[in-house]
Amino acid sequence: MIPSPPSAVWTRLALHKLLRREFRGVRVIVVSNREPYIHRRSGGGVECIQPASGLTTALDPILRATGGVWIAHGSGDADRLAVDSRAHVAVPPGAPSYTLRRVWLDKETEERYYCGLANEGLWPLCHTAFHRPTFRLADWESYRQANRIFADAVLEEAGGDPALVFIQDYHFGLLPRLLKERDPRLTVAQFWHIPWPNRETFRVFPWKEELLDGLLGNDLLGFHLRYHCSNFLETVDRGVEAMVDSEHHEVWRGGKLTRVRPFPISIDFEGHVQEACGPAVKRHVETWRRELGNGHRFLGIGIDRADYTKGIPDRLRAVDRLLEICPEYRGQLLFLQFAVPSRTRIEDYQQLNRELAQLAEEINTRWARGEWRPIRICRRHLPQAELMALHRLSDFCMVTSLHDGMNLVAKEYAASRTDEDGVLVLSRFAGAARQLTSALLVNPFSVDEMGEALRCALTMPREERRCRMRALRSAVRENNIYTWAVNVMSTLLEVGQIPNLSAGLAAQEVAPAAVNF
Ligand code: ADQ
Repeated sequence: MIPSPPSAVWTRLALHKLLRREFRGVRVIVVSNREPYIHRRSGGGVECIQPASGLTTALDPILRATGGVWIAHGSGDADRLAVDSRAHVAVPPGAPSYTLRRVWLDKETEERYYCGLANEGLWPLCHTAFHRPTFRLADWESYRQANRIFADAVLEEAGGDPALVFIQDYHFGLLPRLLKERDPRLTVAQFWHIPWPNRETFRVFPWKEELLDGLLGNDLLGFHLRYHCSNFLETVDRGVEAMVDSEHHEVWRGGKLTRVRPFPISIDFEGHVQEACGPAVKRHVETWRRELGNGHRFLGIGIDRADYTKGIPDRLRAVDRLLEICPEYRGQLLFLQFAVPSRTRIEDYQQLNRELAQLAEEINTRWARGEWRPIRICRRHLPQAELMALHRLSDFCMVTSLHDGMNLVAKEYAASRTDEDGVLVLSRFAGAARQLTSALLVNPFSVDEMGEALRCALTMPREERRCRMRALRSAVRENNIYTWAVNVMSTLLEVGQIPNLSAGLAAQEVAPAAVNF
């Protein structure tokens, strides 16, 4: 049962207090591929940076409150210099409250497990975005190997005591079973940040039984949406020997129960709002205004990793279509697309970057007027404050993923718009569309429909924009990242086998999750 927030919504502090009370004495171990803090060489010394990541926002408070261990791949070029003989470093720097345990992978294992199996195999398979997944036996063997290396690290950190292990994402499909086989007293949960495809799609995965068996080592398996949970349950039903209870979202396999639940992830809404109203963002608004110049009347933005699932080429084609059907925007609209290079060792990603440059060039050539060009592509990774400034400056934001587990950009856009203005054009196939129903929802495969949505966004009366934005903002406020963390952790209290957990949560006043996914 999910507890009610002590005030209107869950906050970082309320989550902290809850965890301090309910998880006292419990060893909490988080596992993810990416680390929350990276040490890298800079000038003559070493600097510690915190990569911008929704994951860190969500998990950092859990670890701070429980003083646990976060196990992750040490990927920074100075990571080895910062750790002790057990590969431990206390974090956050300056005010240490938990331990980061780094795991070392050799270059080939990392390349095959991470770039190969995870990003060329599971990523396209789960997104069903018409990119053929690549499956290589050598990648799968490295994936197994990497999962075994992480299992050793977890067991070492648990030290034979009961512990709660919270695994992140599709890089670790085999880890839950490996852990349970070696220590059944561990409570193991996993959150799968990407969609789970339907069973027909999943059938092509060559090692499906082993992967499903691995995932069924979990006590709790979380997806963003109920839809992904149902897909997973159907896949299990057809894929391995197990008893599936679709009504209660549970699977029994070999006498062991796995609960499968939706936990829609989110952002730190209040923290985001505070920063968006702060002086740094104001300064960036002015800088960006100058940088963009005044050769346009309307500004649209897109902010993504350059990933083929994000639907960026069709988004640019939609801008092209708008200019075709509405001549009044020629010379008036600037569309600024951030496409930060990502996974560039993979050919499909290199190809996407070439396609984006070429497409922008074609569209700009078609509509050029004097100095004005309709599309600008920027490859830079920006600090949050600059992104917020762009959110606030723009007339609309396009999030048109072909398929997306959730999509945090959509939520960040709404949170930044404290002026209750701006229009969000959002793909129906992003998980966020289930909560953000007041956005202009579009089919990202239809350039015509998106072109129309842009026309609608640019002509929408102020009152309608306000109404829609207000609804978007309250959806994100009520379902913030702390709600996500509380829901996961309190479900774990129900499924866990951790001794000494008080029945405190169950005794509290309870409320159903705010939105049914
Ligand atoms: P991602 O596919 O990485 O995450 P998303 O949820 O959109 O996608 O998060 C991207 C993050 O990167 C956002 O916080 C965004 O602000 C940031 N970002 C993008 N471009 C940037 C830039 N130029 N500069 C700085 N920051 C930038 C996966 C799943 C998603 C799911 C998340 C969380 O694919 O569906 O929402 O995990 O579970």
